[in-house]
Amino acid sequence: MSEPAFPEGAGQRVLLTAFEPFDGAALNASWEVARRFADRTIRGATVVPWRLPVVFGEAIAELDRALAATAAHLVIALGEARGRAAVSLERVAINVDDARIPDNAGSRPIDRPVVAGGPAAYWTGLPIKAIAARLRDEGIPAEISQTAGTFVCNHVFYALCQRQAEGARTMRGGFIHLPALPEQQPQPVLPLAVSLRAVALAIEVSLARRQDMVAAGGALA
Ligand code: PCA
Repeated sequence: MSEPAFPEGAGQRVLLTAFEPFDGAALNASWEVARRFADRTIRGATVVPWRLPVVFGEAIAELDRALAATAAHLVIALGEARGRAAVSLERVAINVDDARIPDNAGSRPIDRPVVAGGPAAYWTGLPIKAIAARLRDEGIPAEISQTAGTFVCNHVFYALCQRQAEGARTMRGGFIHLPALPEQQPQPVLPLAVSLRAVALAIEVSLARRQDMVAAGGALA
């Protein structure tokens, strides 16, 4: 697709965070995708990939370094969700760390708030319904996810939303979980090229829209 004459993202910076491998894996699908956006421009906006450690606390400290270094207008945080078959557009970050497995520093918090005294939850700042619709238009499996889990991904997502809610400057952000890559079989997997396209579309839609669209994305229990 050709760039529009007056791109929505002109002069803006998009921070694209992703994670190092965890739980003994050799790679993390989220970083394999994010690192390929280095030096890319989408709709006039510069994309800056940034790798975060899978460590409670340190991941947020690194997110803060990335936010300070880039002064990003849009932040899309990526993570890998083994076992999920579709690109998962996360709706809500919750204020709890409850680790079923140790993080990469061996820490395993249980029922601890991400931010003591913070609200129970924050909504994403991304137009997730519009992103899901755009992905499905291109035949990419996409879903609205009602939970980003309670491990390091949700931890970073919550901190990002808190910075968005309380920050002095305008920044919008949210979280997307990606399925595993084919070399990580056996799992439900999504080819690298498809995840790359999904993330590029998510950035495009997020730059183009201030408001989300109205479309069903709920789930029955
Ligand atoms: N996925 C984990 C942490 C890092 C990642 O890529 C999660 O979903 O919390």
